Amino acid sequence: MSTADPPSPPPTPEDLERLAAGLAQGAAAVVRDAGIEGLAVSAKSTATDLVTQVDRDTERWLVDELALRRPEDAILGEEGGGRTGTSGVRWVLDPIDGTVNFVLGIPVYAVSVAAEIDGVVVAGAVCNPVSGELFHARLGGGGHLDGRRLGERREVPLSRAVVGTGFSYDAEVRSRQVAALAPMLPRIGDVRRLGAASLDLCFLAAGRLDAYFETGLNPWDHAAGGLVATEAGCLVSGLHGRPPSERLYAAAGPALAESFFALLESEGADSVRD
Ligand code: LIP
Repeated sequence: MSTADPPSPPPTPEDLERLAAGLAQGAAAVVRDAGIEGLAVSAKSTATDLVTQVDRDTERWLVDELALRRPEDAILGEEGGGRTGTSGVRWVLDPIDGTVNFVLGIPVYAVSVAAEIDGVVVAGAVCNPVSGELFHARLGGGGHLDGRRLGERREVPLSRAVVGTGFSYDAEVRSRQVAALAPMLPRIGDVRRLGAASLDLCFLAAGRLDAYFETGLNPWDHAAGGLVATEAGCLVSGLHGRPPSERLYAAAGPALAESFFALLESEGADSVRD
């Protein structure tokens, strides 16, 4: 009588980081090879919320790769590529984070791949197809850019901080976001609206931004970049002691976090969608 194969051992965070990095780089090549000539573009939640055939094809590539390499894992993909799993591992995929930038040819967009074990992100990778930069991290293993450990950052007062943010695809929410941002602007150094949350968070990790906040993010926007940022020593949180969420996702280096989160709280940055 044949004996069933012993169950394969659970993957380590190192295994998942290595796989996330390979998947992000492979998907970035799919995006790069697709180009934007004759691109089919359609709208999703609003006229400004774009999706292209390249988004869909790239997610399909990721889903197919995972079906081969990790067939028992669950998947959550921005463009609907999802499945349940039995392993406790779930992959969270954004095939092109920053689709509007991709369509316009602004070189600030990325493939974002994260792996959760029982709901906790333990590994992630973010790859910019244009620059080739690969940000990656695993829980407890540090945040990296192309293998180089991240963590150094300038220490500036809030009045000099360059803060990344983003705005909703919903015009009414955008008007409230601007109303909350306006009184903050004279109290920080400057603002950057780069258009891809995953790269905002990785740029924070790399010291290219001093802080970041945004409302309305989906798990695929921040899963990988948020891990890179925390593993690079940044604090990631919601406001009033809440965890980061769609209500508000905020992050800063440790020296700036207290004053930055206090500013966000004073201007009600987490209530623009109420
Ligand atoms: C984008 C985010 C960005 C946000 C945009 C959009 P998408 O993701 O990364 O930070 O401000 O509204 O949600 O839609 O390009 O995958």
